[in-house]
Amino acid sequence: MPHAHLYGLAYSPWTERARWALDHHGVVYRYHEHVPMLGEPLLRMHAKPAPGQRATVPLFIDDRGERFMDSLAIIERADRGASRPLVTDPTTRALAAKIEPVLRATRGRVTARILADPEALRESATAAVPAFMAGLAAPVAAQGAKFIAKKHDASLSAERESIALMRALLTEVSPTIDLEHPHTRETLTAEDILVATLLHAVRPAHVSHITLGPASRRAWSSDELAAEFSALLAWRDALYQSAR
Ligand SMILES: N[C@@H](CCC(=O)N[C@@H](CS)C(=O)NCC(=O)O)C(=O)O
Repeated sequence: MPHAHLYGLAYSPWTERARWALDHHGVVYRYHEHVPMLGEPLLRMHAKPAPGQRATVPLFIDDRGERFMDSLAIIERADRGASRPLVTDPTTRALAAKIEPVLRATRGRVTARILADPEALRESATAAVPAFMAGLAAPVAAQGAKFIAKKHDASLSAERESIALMRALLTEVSPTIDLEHPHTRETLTAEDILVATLLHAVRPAHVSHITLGPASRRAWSSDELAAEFSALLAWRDALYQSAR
């Protein structure tokens, strides 16, 4: 029987949404880590985007060869036939639409920080080549980071705006969550997944499948937001314990 495949970037909130939903429903798939820039031809080969369209991860190809290149579409695909789907609320799509510009701004902030930090560049290179070559490959990692910024029109000079956008969104979603009682596997919703993965851009969760070196982790983190939204982060960590 043909296998299902998921192409992703382990540290990316979009990929983690998809993986969480697929794992939650016990969908069996082979996971492939995408390498930005160097992996672009391979990604396009698998994604077969329409002319002029970007190929992005997560990309899920199910066991019948059907392609899904949007994280919410993958969550819905994972829900197919499930007795308790993750997407139950018509507002899920609206929440995802609100999160999208914030994650896009985050991509600019994180990319700019990685470019400015030789250690983070070394760590990015280590993800693609053996560690002993990572020093040599750091310039390639820098090229890769610039490639991603260009491909996704990311602004590399808007750190403050990125933080302000995130603050506004977290202020809006916080009251909608019962911080004291995170959901369990039985009650998990797509909204939980969307907010929990968004928080990777405040402080990445410490989970074994999200491999980030210390410098990359710093690039993703915002100390000021982590202090302001510590209760939300505690909720996220508890949710990972109870439902991931
Ligand atoms: N709306 C899409 C966005 C996916 C997206 O932006 N993916 C980026 C994550 S940084 C990507 O593919 N980056 C790797 C690349 O472009 O090579 C989704 O929800 O899946």
